[in-house]
Amino acid sequence: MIYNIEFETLPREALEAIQLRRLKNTVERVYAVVPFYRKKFDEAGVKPEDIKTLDDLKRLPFTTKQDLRDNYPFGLFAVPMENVVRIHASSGTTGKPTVVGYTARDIQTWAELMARALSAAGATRGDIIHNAYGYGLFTGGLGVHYGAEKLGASVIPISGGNTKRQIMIMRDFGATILTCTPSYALHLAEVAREMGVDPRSLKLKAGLFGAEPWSEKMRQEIEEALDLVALDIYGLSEIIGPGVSVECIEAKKGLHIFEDHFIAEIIDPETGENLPYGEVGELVITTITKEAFPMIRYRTRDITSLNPEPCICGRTHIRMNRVTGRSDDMLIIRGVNVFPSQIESVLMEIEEVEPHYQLIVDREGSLDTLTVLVEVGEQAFSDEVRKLQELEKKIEKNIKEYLGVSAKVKLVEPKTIARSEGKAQRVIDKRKL
Ligand code: DLL
Repeated sequence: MIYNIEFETLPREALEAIQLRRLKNTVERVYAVVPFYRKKFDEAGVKPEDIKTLDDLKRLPFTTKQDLRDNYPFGLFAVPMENVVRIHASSGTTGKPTVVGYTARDIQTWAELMARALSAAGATRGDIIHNAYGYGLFTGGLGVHYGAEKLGASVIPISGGNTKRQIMIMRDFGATILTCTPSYALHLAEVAREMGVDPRSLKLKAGLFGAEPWSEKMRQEIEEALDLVALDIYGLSEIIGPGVSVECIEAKKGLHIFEDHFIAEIIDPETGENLPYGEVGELVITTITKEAFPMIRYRTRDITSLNPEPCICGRTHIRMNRVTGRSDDMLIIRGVNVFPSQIESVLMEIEEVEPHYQLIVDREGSLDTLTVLVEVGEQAFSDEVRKLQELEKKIEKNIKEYLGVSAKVKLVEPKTIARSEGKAQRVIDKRKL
């Protein structure tokens, strides 16, 4: 179902006209009220009135995570604090969190986008949404929550944690839609089985999973484990939270970016040059309706590509492909670039292993080493040692063949890799410790 039929199916020309008008407004406003943007635009020699076409956006400078840090906590807010009704922050791996603000209207916009996202997964007023994204400074919990209420569905604000209780509630309340990270979805299925509850017998029909990279194979695992349709949802606090883009249940192939609110570009992360449709690079987003925290050409660090082909669902908004990883998550192992999600894809091809893995990167002398820890199922683990060693060799060979990197594979006992309630920690880079 399409929540906002008017805006989600706008003909391209009309959509672009709206984008241009909103872009001009945003640029004028940030130039007038945010000293950071005024200075950056002045340095780049661009004035708001130079933005005459959508293409002129490319003349504006990028904004980066470092800019957010330099202006910590509220330096990039574009409205006085008395107009800010909500603050979120993302923890980040190093140092101070990234802080973002919302006006009352921003919260409305966000709720609308999340209502659209839930509808794209087939949710309606009649659904019961089990929302296991964390509530708090993280945008996942409250983002889904407001969208669910706007849609008129019944939302269970379960947040993360206490997994056994979650299973009981999901079963007893008859949840039909599940929202959480893909890794937590698998964990829920696992704990249900431990409790003697068949996860496939729950009433779940669809799930919106995101906040971390996951592969097509992982989708199959989740769909199989929970007997639902697993859809990808993408977003980041800096832009709004979840609800920047979402897959539709009709095509299940790529995430529609809500283009009446965001303008997406793909750039070469090295040179900053714009790349054409289809080419893989870093996603850059400009917000065109945000009031409290507008972002001009924000470098997301997320690696993806754009697909302008029309979609069978009827939405006219462009699709982005699954995010394969962040440019700063990319591992460089003896000169070879590897994304954790690529290793995941290789692992998921192997029947005996479970979708729980961790990558340990270290250095021996001057050489980088990559160790892949992956769980095997109960069945395989009870096999003789020789068989397990053969399996390790087979996975090592596949990784070498597909990714061109040598890795040491270690099969570990079922349930030994830490489960996460939110974003899974897939990589431990000991070189950085
Ligand atoms: O993770 C917002 C969110 C919540 C998205 C719930 C989807 C569902 P942050 O904590 O700021 O916000 O982290 C944003 O997470 O730049 C990506 O690197 C990654 N990410 C988010 N969604 C996906 C996805 C939320 N579907 C960062 N696939 C982003 C891959 C994702 N990576």
